Amino acid sequence: MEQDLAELHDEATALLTTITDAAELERFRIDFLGRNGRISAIMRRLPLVSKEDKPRLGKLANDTKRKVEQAYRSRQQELAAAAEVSSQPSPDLSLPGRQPVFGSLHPITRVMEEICTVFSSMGFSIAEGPDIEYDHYNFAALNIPEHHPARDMHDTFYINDSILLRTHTSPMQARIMEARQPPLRVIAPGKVYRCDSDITHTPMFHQVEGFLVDERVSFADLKGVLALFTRQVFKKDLPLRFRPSFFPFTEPSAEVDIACVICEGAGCRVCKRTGWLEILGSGMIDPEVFAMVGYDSERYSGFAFGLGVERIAMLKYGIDDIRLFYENDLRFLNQF
Ligand code: 2NL
Repeated sequence: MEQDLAELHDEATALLTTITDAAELERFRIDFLGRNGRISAIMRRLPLVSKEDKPRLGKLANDTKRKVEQAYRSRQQELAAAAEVSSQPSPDLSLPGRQPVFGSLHPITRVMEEICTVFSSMGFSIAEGPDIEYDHYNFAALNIPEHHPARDMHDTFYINDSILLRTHTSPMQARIMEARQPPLRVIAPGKVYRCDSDITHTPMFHQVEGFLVDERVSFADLKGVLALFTRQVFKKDLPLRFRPSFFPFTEPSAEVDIACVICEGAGCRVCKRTGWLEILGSGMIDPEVFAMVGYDSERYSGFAFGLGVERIAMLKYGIDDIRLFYENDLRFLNQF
């Protein structure tokens, strides 16, 4: 009987592994575990065994039945799990993939990179510096002494008496002139801060300022560089106009206009009927600035310019409110 039970157990467990559907499994149950099944048949022989063997063989028979039941149930679960998986529709491998959502560069970042690329192609190197600056580099080193009215013009955010948020990126240029000798061609792109806010001003905006210093640099060189720059950024050969102006760090100074990108000079709402749009400030570096950084202004001359990136982006894309750049409305940003 012992041997019969052992053989039956092995046969049952081996058979279970070959069973793959519910009907087969049910036949197995009836055949092995049913009331008239093979385990019951062995158990019915118990009354015939000797009195000493009966407790041991009875227990063995019960254990065997339990083990076969367990194996049966775990196979039942496996088949149920497999059935669940196969009842789901199989994926359609011919479907096109899901389009991931791509981020894109902010229009200001794009225009900034474009401006930098144009100047890089003309041999300018790019220098970035701290947004939090010393009063000295932001003003004094650029020929804007204390109590000079230009300091009020800049609506400065002061952190303490001598530290501020830079109001332009030229402090970087002052640092470079102080540390290096001509010839130099450098642009400084970055964020600048002024306490001012309306449809054409945000308290933080972006500038690219640049300068070139060498022997015999003339105003004609400034005009040539800026003409090449506007032609490449606006993708059009727009006429330029240099209007006399004043900046503390340049002499002579000029504001530069381009023929209106909208009406090409005829006069429209964007150019306020003048036919011209102001795009940057520029000039020949003032000998006072050279003196401050220890350059010999008899030997060296140079030009400098500064432009607002938001303003260029507004003109390039026909945007009439600077605040749109900073509201993070995806309907606006997705257009770029
Ligand atoms: C403006 C005026 C300007 C500069 C910025 C500059 C000056 C030096 C060295 C390096 Cl000394 N950069 N920047 C020069 C002239 C004009 O900007 O109204 N920009 C929008």
